[in-house]
Amino acid sequence: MTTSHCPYCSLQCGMTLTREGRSLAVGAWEAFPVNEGALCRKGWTAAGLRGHRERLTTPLVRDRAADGSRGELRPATWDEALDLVADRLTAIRAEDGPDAVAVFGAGGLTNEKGYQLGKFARVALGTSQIDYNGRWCMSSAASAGLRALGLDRGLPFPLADVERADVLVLAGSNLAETAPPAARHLDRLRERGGRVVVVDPRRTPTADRADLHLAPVPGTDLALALGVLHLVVAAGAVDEDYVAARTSGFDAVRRSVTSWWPERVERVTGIAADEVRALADLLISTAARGGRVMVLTARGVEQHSQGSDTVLAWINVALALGMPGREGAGYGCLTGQGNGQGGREHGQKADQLPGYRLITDPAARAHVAGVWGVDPDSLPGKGRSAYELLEALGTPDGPRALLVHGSNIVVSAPNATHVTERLAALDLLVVADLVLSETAAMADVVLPVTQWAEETGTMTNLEGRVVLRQRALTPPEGVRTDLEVIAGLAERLGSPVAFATDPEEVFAELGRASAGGPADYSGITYDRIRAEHGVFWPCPATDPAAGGPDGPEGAPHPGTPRLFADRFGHPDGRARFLVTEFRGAAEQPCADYPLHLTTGRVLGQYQSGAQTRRVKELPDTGPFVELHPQLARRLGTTDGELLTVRTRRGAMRAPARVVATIRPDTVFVPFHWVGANRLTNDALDPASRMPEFKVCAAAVSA
Ligand SMILES: Nc1nc2c(c(=O)[nH]1)N[C@H]1C(S)=C(S)[C@@H](COP(=O)(O)OP(=O)(O)OC[C@H]3O[C@@H](n4cnc5c(=O)[nH]c(N)nc54)[C@H](O)[C@@H]3O)O[C@H]1N2
Ligand SMILES: Nc1nc2c(c(=O)[nH]1)N[C@H]1C(S)=C(S)[C@@H](COP(=O)(O)OP(=O)(O)OC[C@H]3O[C@@H](n4cnc5c(=O)[nH]c(N)nc54)[C@H](O)[C@@H]3O)O[C@H]1N2
Ligand code: SF4
Ligand SMILES: [Mo]
Repeated sequence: MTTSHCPYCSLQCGMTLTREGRSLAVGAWEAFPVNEGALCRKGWTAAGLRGHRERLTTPLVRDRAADGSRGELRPATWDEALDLVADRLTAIRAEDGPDAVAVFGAGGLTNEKGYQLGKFARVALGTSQIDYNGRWCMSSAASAGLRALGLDRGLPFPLADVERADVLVLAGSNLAETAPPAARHLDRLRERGGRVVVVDPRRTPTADRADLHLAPVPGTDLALALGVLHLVVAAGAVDEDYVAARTSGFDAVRRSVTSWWPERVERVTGIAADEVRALADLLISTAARGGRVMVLTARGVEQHSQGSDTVLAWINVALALGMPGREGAGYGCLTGQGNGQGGREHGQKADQLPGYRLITDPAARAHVAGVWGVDPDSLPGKGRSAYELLEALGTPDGPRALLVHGSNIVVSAPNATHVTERLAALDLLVVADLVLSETAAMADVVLPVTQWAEETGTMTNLEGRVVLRQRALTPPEGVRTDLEVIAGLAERLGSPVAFATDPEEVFAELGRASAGGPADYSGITYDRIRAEHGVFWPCPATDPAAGGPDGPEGAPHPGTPRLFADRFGHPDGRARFLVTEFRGAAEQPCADYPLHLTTGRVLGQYQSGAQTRRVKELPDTGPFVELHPQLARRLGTTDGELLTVRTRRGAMRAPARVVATIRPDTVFVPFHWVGANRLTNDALDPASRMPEFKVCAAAVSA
């Protein structure tokens, strides 16, 4: 029996893995505090890909004829596949320079893989062109957290703190379906007499657990947050002492909300003015009696062209009430992918070096180059963000080759038809995956890799807790780990430095590279993680508080479960109030496209579905169009009938699912199957470069 963590979401639920003959049994690991033995159905069935007939166990190569036409994928040896990739990359680099080769990583990869991929891009390929799917996940919250609080860690406190709040506002989170074991904290909070508020255009299973559910028109949440702050200010409920002692910039924000009275909020959001007042009253009365208010955001408010502004506006509310830094209160973002947090700390993001350092910072470049054993001047600068990178593929100025590790772009990218055309325009597409995903099926070279239970590595969960997934099984013959793939390619490309393949060795190097940076992992070891149920970053090697300014030799740092108690991440220790102005969604309904389309998740499927659609115990319903009975009547359709959904970018057909729980002016399509993203808008948030997955204008017909 081995303890490990689930292969899917950011809760990284602890589980036990036991070999039973040729199969693997998932069991409860009661002692792991984040989930206390509970798993959702995806976790219980996670071993379903083990021994699956669609599991890739040999590299695949596609030959191209002299006229450029593409043949079928055929099996190849590892040497043939890796030699081919290295030869083509070398030729492309020689012709068009290092930026002609691009890398796309993922927030599902372990810290070790994400770190190694970032180093591989900068050192072995010398390219600036690397980004990852986390850009589509938490980047708006990351950008807002950095600007307002000076540090970006999804939750700046342990998840269990949630149940200590007196009022919890969940803005755009459906955690009952997207992190089910976390929903127990909502129940406990309410048993204690606390209140839960859910803001979501749909009455989700999460909203069913709420005391107050507000259903905005998709894309209008910023107006709600501005309206709430307006009422807090008008009621004289601002914690002036806290604002004076711990923040800066409030006066401008105070002025900016003067015209956001509840009736105006109602006109913009469709939420009744009385409901806006009810929410504000709850926050004001709670704060007035010294109670704790917590605001958590997720993709529902973040995946918008103004997502980072909406997060800033909610942070402003939390700061005005004096909450961030208090236990059981404050602001947090519920991260999404298994390693959504660690994935953005170690250098697979276009502007980043390990330790959450900026690639544009000369001191950061010098430190990291020192650990890598290369000249700082040899490191490239900042590259394109995920969507901008994909859009540039195969264009005269853009990359001609792309390596993908851990993302099924064809299904999950916005405006997917356009993105698929860009992938098809590449000279070389290389995909490392466990299965032939829709993206791998387009590749010139497919590299079969190990899956979670077959390899060891660390993940950083939504709380900033670094946990260890341990190998429980021997991988099938023929597959390699991502670390081995990276090392094999680096060697063939003539990398100036070698790449380690042992995860523990890579983790130790990552620790050194992160030392002194905001996300400092240098005091974390595999042994400590095993002994302590995970370690929270920042965790420098030694603890200055343990005696003397530098700490006694060897006194370990305890890790940091809670941030911001005394100071925020900015150099002056103060949080920043930042002014935001409501613009609204990039695409508004019109005569031709009169409805709002939003997209998201269902409990039984994960992301692009590449893994979970292949697990036979999970419900593979195919896509559907959720709509209100009033809209169904107007369209003359009934439950189960095929509908066509059209937007300016594309169309899809799927059966109607008629539910009274959605706004009558909005339809919802899950994105786990091909289709939803043919519809979605690629408008980007100017600060985070997050695409507007959560709202566009659509037409529906029977
Ligand atoms: N079952 C399951 N769980 C998952 C995943 C999965 O694929 N499947 N993926 C993981 C990942 S990577 C992520 S990022 C998280 C995402 O976790 P969540 O953010 O909870 O999931 P979503 O379904 O994307 O969006 C949440 C809610 O936003 C609502 N919403 C849509 N538009 C708006 C809007 O304009 N305003 C507001 N306020 N709400 C809106 C939707 O109706 C939806 O109920 O889930 C993680 N967990
Ligand atoms: N319309 C719409 N689109 C969305 C969203 C939305 O809400 N609405 N949400 C966005 C969000 S938040 C996210 S996070 C993205 C996610 O979407 P994707 O980036 O497509 O993520 P996954 O479906 O998890 O893809 C992971 C792929 O990598 C493979 N894989 C798994 N583990 C490994 C590994 O260790 N190594 C390698 N090499 N491969 C591995 C899997 O088999 C799978 O093919 O989708 C985004 N797209
Ligand atoms: S909640 Fe997330 S981590 Fe936990 S079992 Fe489900 S998918 Fe896995
Ligand atoms: Mo995500």
